[in-house]
Amino acid sequence: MDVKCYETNSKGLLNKGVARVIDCPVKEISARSIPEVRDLVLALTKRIIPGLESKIEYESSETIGYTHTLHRFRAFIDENKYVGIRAVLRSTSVIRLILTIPEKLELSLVAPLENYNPEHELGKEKTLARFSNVSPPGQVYVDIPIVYAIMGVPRIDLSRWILEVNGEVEKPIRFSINDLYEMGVTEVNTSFHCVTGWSVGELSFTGVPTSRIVEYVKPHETVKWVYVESLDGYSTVIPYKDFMSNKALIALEMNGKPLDILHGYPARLVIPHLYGWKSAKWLCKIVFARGYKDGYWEALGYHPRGNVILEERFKES
Ligand SMILES: Nc1nc2c(c(=O)[nH]1)N[C@H]1C(S)=C(S)[C@@H](COP(=O)(O)O)O[C@H]1N2
Ligand SMILES: [Mo]
Repeated sequence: MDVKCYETNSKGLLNKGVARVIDCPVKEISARSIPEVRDLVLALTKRIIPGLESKIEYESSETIGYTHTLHRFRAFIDENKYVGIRAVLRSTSVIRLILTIPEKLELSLVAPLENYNPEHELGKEKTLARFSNVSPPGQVYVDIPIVYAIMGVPRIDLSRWILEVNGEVEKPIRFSINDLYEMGVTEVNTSFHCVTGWSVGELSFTGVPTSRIVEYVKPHETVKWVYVESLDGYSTVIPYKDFMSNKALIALEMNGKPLDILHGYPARLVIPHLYGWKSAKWLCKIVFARGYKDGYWEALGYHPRGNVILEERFKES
């Protein structure tokens, strides 16, 4: 059982006391019960950070859609410091193991570290055409979107709020909220899908099409990724092509009213064909780049693209 790993990173995780994340894809290993998952987690951890396996305790489990399950374990190093261990299962097979290492903790990693190549994850695109009219697999419809704020709800002073757009572009710019309205807004009616398995059928968002922002700043031809940051410290990454999709917006209003603070006031991204975690709330920065960088959830094993119809919940390679 050879294990190779990637070191992922996101500044956002530092706010949570996590300094390093070691993400290890494994060749689908069958585990049909929590004790079986636990045994496997012990065996794999031993090949990544030996000595840790004797400290592993079960924490919790969560289903992610119908297809995936996330089992959380932790290994306490002292009273209040622990290494978090997440086992990602597709059906009854473990497909990755993700270790979160707290700050000020030196551990000896024995598994070889490689580079992560997100381009390997985007190849399924051609199959998309065949699915143009199907409903999203593995989702359950609910009436209203569930509010998430993994890093808390920030306070907003609109007079100081600015959306910075820069990176590998011809014309970087800083927008105030009035500047955004002046760019021209459109309304998009759409459904919204969270990777954990809930969807909302009908929402209306009003805002500036991302394509209009792109026309303005003129990204270089080499740009492949768009990295976005929020005022709460949240971040995520989106393939350039998906960022430009015709329903993608910098939303300022939802259902005819300004976004309320819980839904991302004064501006959030909405990219309806990607899972909700890509739709960053309290948006403050958009960076166009050639290279890939994990955002908050991508650093914890979630997919670089997150297409809903292709059910791209977790990284696969
Ligand atoms: N800044 C920030 N943006 C965020 C999140 C977050 O925790 N912080 N959660 C994401 C997730 S996982 C989802 S599903 C949607 C949920 O949007 P809502 O809170 O408006 O329902 O917001 C996304 N944007
Ligand atoms: Mo989500």
